[in-house]
Amino acid sequence: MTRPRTTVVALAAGLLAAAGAFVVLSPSANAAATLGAAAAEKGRYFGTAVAAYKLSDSVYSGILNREFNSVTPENEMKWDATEPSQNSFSFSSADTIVNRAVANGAKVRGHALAWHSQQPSWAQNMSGTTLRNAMLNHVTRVATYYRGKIDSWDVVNEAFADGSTGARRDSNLQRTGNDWIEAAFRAARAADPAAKLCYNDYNTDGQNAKSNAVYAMVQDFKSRGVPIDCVGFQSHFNAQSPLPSDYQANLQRFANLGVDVQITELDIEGSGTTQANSFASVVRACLAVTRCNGITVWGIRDSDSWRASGTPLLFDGNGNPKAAYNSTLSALGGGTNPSSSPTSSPSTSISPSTSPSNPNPGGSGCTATTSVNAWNGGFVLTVKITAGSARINGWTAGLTLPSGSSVTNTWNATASGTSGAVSFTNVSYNGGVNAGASTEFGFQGTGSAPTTTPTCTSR
Ligand code: 9MR
Repeated sequence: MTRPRTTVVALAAGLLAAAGAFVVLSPSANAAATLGAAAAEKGRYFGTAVAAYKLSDSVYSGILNREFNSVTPENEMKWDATEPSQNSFSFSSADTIVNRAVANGAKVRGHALAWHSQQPSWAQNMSGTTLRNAMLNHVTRVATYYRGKIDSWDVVNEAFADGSTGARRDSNLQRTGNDWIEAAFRAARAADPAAKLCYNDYNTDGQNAKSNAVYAMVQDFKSRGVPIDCVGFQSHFNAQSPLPSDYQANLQRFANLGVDVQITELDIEGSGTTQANSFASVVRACLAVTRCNGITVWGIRDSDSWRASGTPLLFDGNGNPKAAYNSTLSALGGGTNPSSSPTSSPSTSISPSTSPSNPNPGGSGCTATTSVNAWNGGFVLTVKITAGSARINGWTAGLTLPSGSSVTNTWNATASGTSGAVSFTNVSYNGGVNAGASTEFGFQGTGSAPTTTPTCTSR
């Protein structure tokens, strides 16, 4: 995945300083060459929907690695995929995407916890309290499983009707009572307090009856303290549903309610300059709204799109960047893509493993604190590493698991083993921690959670 250019510049500066060189780095001489790097320079992410079964396609994964620093599983986290029979959870396809993203320092948008569509057949046949409880159990279990790995969750997807009524969409979930949406948000907050919780919908990209209804719901949630952090605007555009002229104004009015806004499923049918200009307009709108966190396109190549015949994406079927790619990169403030080949890497990249010599050997220490979420037979331990009075450049946290307990899954760190005394060492993107600052990692385990405070060793 792409990394913020600041990291590359810092590393390059460190290497040059170590070699005794004196240089002035000019930002304009080094415009970001990828979507992710250019967005990062603007404090935003640039993401794509990912299909797990395509990751073995080297053209697909080559573009993914090079260009994007956020991913959304396209179908793998939906209710039918994650809970195919009641209370029996299946995370392997989603894990393929999530673990790869976490290892590469990319954000993950979780999509979607509660939705009228793509429900497993057992849920489709439920109603009333039974369905409400099944939905809340689903939200809790899935959000708990991915706790610590998700930047933003689409907690509820597409719950409003199209057209001029401003009403809720009729569905089995809606028929459990109008409060089903807030109940889902409260359950998601309890399960993963660190993830941003979003409401996500389409045909809400401009001001209209549907977006007005979502706006009123967000306003109501904020006034009553229902946990909501963000609103997703899917942004599926074509001739029948074009990019609205008040797109930016609509994003801004939601942001003014005190929520972040995200462009979550962008695709624009068309070709050539017209399409390129529309993509650039979307980017400019996001950059103009301080609380717009980032943009996700709904697939990589045109051939990956759910509506491939409309050629609505940034890369053609062979993986070559289109005019829309160039206009998007340029609107983000990036430079020309150095690669016309879909699989090669940017020549300017510096591997994070070639880190500069440690200016502070031995560091000045770090401390580790934990928070635990345990249930009968398992737990998630979140560990916060805090640097002491000087910056550290790497850390290892050690703890001993109770007998019979084992680590099943670790994020934002590498574990030395699964049972007994286990050390957790930083990964490439979170070893450097400034004086007094913190970073977090976590792991899931079976058995009972450790109760002792981990040791922390810095480098
Ligand atoms: O792109 C997804 C496609 O592969 C699925 O078949 C489809 C099934 O509902 O869902 C598509 O993604 C949708 C997303 O989950 C919600 N917003 C609309 C997207 C495009 O249909």
